Amino acid sequence: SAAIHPPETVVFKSRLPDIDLINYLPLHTYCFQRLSEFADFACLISAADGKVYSFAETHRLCRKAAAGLAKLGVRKGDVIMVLLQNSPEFIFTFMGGSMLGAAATTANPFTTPAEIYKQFEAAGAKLVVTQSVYVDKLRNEEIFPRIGEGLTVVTTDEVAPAGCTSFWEVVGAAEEMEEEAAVEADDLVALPFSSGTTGLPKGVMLTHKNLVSSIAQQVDGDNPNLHLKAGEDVVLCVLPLFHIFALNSVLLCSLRAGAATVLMPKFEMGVMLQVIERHRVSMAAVVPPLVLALAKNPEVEKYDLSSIRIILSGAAPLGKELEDALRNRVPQAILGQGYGMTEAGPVLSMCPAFAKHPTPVKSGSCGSVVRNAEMKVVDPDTGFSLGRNKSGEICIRGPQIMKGYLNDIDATSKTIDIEGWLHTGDIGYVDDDDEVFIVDRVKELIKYKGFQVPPAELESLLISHPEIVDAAVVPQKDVTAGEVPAAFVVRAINSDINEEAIKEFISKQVVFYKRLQRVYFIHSIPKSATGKILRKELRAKLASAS
Ligand code: 4UU
Repeated sequence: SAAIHPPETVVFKSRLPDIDLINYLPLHTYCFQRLSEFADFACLISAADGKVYSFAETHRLCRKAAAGLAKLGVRKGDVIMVLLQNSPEFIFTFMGGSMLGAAATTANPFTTPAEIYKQFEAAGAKLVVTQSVYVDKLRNEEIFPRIGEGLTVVTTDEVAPAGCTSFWEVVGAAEEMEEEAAVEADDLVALPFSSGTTGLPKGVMLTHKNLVSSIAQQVDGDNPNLHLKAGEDVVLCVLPLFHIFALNSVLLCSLRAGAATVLMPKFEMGVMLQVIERHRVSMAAVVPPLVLALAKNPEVEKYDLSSIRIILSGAAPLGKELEDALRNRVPQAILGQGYGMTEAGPVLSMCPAFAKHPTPVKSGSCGSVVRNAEMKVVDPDTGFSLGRNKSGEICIRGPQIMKGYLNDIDATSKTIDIEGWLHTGDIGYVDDDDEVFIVDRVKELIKYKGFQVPPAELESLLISHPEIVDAAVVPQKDVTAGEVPAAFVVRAINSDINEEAIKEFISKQVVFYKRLQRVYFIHSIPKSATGKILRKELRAKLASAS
């Protein structure tokens, strides 16, 4: 019989030509490269108090933050935990860290003390920059070292709580940093946490080179893929900066391009609409639940949204119907998607209708692969490369993908293969016009309004309950959230624990979006011969039940 030869790899490239990447610069140098041109342009607009920081002022405060952090003992190679809502201090801390050669591990301030501690510990963070309201989460001596003794906590508001250090006292007193640490392209600058294709959240090592490459792929070149106009565009930052979507495609891209970023500490529909109108927002980065709100909420009619020219949706699938509904509400805006994954730096594909010389895309498309990168689609069973219009696992290769998972060679090698391809766990295809479409997900990950919910985390919590013998958590479709976590649970013999009790048990231990929406009792969890949960079977059960 004839041997089976793997077909030749079909590599998909961007619709736009490659450019020269200047990805040897440190992130802060690259982002502020055109400072002399942009000096007086608005850079950060704090929606909370209306304060506007020019590019020159922003750069000055980043340098002062670097000097202040250095005074607190932060050195090259250290990790700073940033536990902040969107605020100017987020940027000063992040960029100040970058100037010192330190990396920021960004965390969601809404998470529980135990969740924060897990990340703090795994990241090896040296100090935490946060707001007074979150300090009680860290004042938990069963898990954290004592504040002011083993743990340095810096707070960004007026008065620092007992034991904490005031950000503005330290930064205000500091000189601007004179000499920059010798930062190299392969040094870490960001350490967001992601569960990737399987298991618990892990530190994603993003280097200066990774982020600079990703930003350049979006906003650099004669015909940038995402065309932001210096001194003109006003970009809405309502998505949280602790997530890579807002950090990269909103904040860092705007800094590089000379656009202003409007920082909203949290999402509130009425406030967001006011902010768009007042600051004449021209680009809005959103997630599908926000598209839903913009398309359906009657409040929208009361505001002038005519300044918006670009709406970029990402982080979760956007339905065609929703896209069309939003188009009716903001007809002047170009609506398109970006497709990202923390580990991929994060952007894999971006809508070419946002380019300086735009080309149209089809409804439902995630745009074209970013330039200076390669994409392939493989059969998830054989690993063989597939041609156009055939669905398989999307893989990406290029200078933007992560260096690896922190302290986890095993997970790294399962995600990035020896040829340098990062396997996303997403199922999709590339069509005849180089447009990427995502149709399914083979990885465990659940996305609640774009937030990551790692099933493995909930499963280990469930199994820790004395009345639960086994459990599996899978996504269940939901109109507003996209997906919600649902659990299949095997009760211990003689246990009659009910759905409510299990939901409550989990709710007490996790951030709101990881709460179980449904619990189904089952006799045994279906597993493969190697003990892997057959998630597909469980997902099919849910689909047939609804
Ligand atoms: C269907 O969600 C992100 C990053 C999103 C992003 C970043 C920059 C979007 C646009 C942009 O410009 O990262 P994670 O790590 O939280 O989640 C990654 C997963 C993907 O693997 C995929 O399953 O989120 C899903 N996802 C999408 N799914 C991300 N974008 C999309 C999309 N359509 N547009």
